[in-house]
Amino acid sequence: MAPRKIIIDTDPGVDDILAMLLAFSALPEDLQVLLISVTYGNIDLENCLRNVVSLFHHVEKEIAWRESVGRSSGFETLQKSKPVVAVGPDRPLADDTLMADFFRGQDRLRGFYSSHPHRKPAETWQRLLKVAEKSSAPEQGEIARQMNKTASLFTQSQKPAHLEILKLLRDNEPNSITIVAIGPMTNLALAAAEDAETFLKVKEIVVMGGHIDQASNAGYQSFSHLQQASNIDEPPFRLIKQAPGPIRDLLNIRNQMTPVAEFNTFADSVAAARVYALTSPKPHTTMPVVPPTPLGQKEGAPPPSILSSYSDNLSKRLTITLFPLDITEKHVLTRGEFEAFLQPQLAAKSPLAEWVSAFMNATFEKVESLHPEVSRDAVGLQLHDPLTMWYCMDDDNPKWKIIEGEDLRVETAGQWTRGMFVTDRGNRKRKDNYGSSEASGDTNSSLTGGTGNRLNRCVGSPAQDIFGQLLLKRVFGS
Ligand SMILES: [Ca+2]
Repeated sequence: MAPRKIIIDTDPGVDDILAMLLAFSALPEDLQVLLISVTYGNIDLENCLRNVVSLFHHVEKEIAWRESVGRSSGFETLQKSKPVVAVGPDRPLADDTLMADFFRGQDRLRGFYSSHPHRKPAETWQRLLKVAEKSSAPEQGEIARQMNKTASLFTQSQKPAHLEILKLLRDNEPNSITIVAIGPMTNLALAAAEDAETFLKVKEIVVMGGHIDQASNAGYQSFSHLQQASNIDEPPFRLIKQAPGPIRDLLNIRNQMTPVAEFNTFADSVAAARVYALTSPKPHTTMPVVPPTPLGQKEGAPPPSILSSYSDNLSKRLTITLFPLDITEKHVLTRGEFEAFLQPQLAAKSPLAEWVSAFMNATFEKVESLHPEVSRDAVGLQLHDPLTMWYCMDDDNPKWKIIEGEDLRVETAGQWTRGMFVTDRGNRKRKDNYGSSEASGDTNSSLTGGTGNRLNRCVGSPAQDIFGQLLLKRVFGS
């Protein structure tokens, strides 16, 4: 059987890196990573890109080390075919700065890179290299060497990430590529806006996003101990309603940005809503609300292309499987498990184990400082992104529990609810043969036929209690 082909759309922080290591550890006959499309996220775009380069650098060192000590090198899928790494925008579609472009009447999709010279992918790469070359820190020197190498394990793309996504979807058989979306969905929304029909050639999009059943009620926990934890960096964009402080810190470490929204969806709610709308029989019914006509422009003047609707006659609906916090946060790697597993690897001087240990230890320390009720070995890291990746590698396992075709919608305009998933919990029947005058937004027609999204949602996994172990075994060998 041909390998599964995937695109990883990511904002590489700790659990993204673990997810990518899991993918890279697959066999080439099982999985081929075509593209890593990088987006901004909890950290800024340039640091996200630096993390990807650093990941490849450490994988390369690990392969050389394993060969030198007579172990099997692993990472065969990377050695067989190099992924492309492409850079996306550095801020959300929903960000106020971009809205300002709309109000100045620019065409945002085409103007996106040209009107912001520092955001061109080539310049982001160059700036990353320049900073690395100038720095005296040894790890920066490694980044510079890795970027200057022709024989590295990845190819640098000078194209915007969303165009690379579309190119791959054009060049491959329809329904042969899965996109794993483990960051804010800006790249995907840009690709869908540029060419929806090509975008619909994707087989499936598997998304880490949202919080559905367990209202993320931050009020259940005591905040007093969080006073000392105000050193968590602010994201580089201003979409955060929650003022800096203990509540924000707590939400941040839970991958949540407000009491009702998970980070990826909140960070670009407009992008998420636009991509999810493509699962609807009538996409216009769940598109984000269009901003008012700018001052000085004629009423009814066409909005920039990025904000325009999809055609009414799309050839198919998008298949999306959602991995919300409800399921991902049940998959935890504890510090005790991690240290016990890594100890022999560290004793043998595995370079990858040393690197992963460094950032995992820092993460466990941060979690511990925010949660005084747990300490030492019991401190855990939730494996949101790795679980989402695991599904792409193992989706024919019958033990995954997936609810199909749910009408889940993303709030894009709420003062307190932006990024929240909204679903009708009234158990009312959908009126499939009723009316055709449905409108987007909160109207009485929300249950008429064809309105709303159709998302699949994961509610159970084959490996809840053992996933942390499974991940480590895959990456480091048993
Ligand atoms: Ca992520």
